[in-house]
Amino acid sequence: MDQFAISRSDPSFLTIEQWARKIEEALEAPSLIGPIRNIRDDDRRPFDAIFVGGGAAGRFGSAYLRAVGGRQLVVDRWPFLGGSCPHNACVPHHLFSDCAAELMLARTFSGSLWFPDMKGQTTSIKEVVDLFRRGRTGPHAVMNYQSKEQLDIEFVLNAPVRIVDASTVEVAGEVFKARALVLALGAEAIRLDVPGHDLAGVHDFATLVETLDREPGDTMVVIGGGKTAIEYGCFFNACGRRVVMLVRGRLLDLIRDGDTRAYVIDRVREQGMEIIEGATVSAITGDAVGRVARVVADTAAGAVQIDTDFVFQALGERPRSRAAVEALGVAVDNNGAVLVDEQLQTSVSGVFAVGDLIGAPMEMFKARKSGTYAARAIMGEKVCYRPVDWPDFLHTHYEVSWLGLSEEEARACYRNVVILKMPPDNPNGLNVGLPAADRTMLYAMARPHMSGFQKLVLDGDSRRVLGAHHVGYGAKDAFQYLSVLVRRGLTIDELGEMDELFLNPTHFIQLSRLRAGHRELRSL
Ligand code: FAD
Ligand code: KPC
Repeated sequence: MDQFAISRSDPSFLTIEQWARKIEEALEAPSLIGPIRNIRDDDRRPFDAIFVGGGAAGRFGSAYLRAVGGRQLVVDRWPFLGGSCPHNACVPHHLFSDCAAELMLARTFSGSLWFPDMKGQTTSIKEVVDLFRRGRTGPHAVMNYQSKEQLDIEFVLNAPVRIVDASTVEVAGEVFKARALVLALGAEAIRLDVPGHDLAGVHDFATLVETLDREPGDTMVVIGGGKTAIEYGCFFNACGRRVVMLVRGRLLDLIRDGDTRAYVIDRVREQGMEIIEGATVSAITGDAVGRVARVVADTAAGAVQIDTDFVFQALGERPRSRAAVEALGVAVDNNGAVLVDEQLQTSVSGVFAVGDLIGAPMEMFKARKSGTYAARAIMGEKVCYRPVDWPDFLHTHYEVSWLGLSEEEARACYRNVVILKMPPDNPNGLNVGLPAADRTMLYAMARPHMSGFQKLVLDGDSRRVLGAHHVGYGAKDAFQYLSVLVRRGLTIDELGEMDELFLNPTHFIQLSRLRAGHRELRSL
């Protein structure tokens, strides 16, 4: 049925533009709009499941349960479905990382070709944040439109939920019951617990996009050494700020391949990022009007003090499990993650948990996939949810993707490890423009060492791909599919048989084809 046929027969029909207006009004003043209900009065069936939280996990679980013929309800305190990803997490992160990549290019070529002179120039961080705030409502509106009109999802939005018991919730004064509850309440940023943590100017990923009300000054401090810390730190750096990263352990420990991590960190330092590892923040001090003025940290070399008006904390996230523990007594681990079995069932019968609420890896694939697996389990299917061997990525000024084993891990397990990499090891220091690929061609010609890094790890005996690692642009998509093939036993010969769209961001097909003819595989 087309959109206008639906709208004539359904008085609750809203266009995407109407949804956008309603969501904006509700975000501005939630109580003025009140609960946003889409419940089918013509469906007399009891609910099979109530999804408590309508982020990626709750929305995808709802869609799946509906698709297989069940009846669901999803409830969320926000006026839109889709949750934190489009509101304050992945989507702004990708916007900021796009900006970091664009700005590094502009700064590298400043005053040459068609690039303006950027020397000494800062660019506005607040303008990009404001742009995001204005732009995010469109995707929110699409999520509501798609969920209601195309996926037939029933929901109550813009109202906090209270879990009553293992089959009952209360939302905006209404009580709903279901055969199963699916907890999908997500996670929230872990906040520093030091004096001064609540001063104005101390932010995390969520407050940055909600409350940034002035342009950060020349020096910005980032606390943390994982994905969010480096992603936001690189954005601030690309905007022309001095960025000091205070890392309790080692920066980017999660990049397990040594060459890849070294390449990434060299490039980050080259952009002027200051990294202090082994640093524990002890206090943040403020000025006379309650704004952050200085960060104090202990390091092996003694205390460091950094004057700044902006602190970004990225200490990881804690599952939002407290309400479920209090109401239902679900078992959690030391980090607050709700414990589930492979059916996604918690310690309480009939109560399931999905997404960030069940702990690491806190990634979109897991939120969406675990939601759908819980739906399948509730509808009687025997499922086995076990997130292992997923591809992963992060952004610096580059996109960094990896899957499978690092070279070091492979050497620990296999006697005949073969490596294909670009650029090749280069004892004479010749600075060559390879890898050359889409989005890195200017670097390849003018700043060759900035054109990226790639490595394929193989078992020379079985000829199977064990791991892949990439720094550059545009490879993330390939890694999603490559990871499935690697799990199925992809060999160098099969990879070399594929048809590359030259100049491809990962040169793995090209390098594999060059080496595939060798009976005795050798590194390249
Ligand atoms: P959420 O989307 O957080 O959903 C939980 C929902 O519960 C929310 O909608 C919330 O409003 C609702 N809720 C909470 N309390 C209540 C209540 N009392 N009553 C009613 N509703 C309630 N992953 C990737 O794969 N790629 C990325 O690039 C990426 N970037 C990220 C960047 C950042 C900065 C962060 C922090 C995370 C990023 N992630 C990324 C992780 C990804 O955002 C999460 O894994 C995913 O959004 C989790 O989905 P979820 O449904 O479990 O939780
Ligand atoms: C652009 C985009 O898909 C981000 S919003 C995703 C929310 S959801 O589809 O519910 O996972």
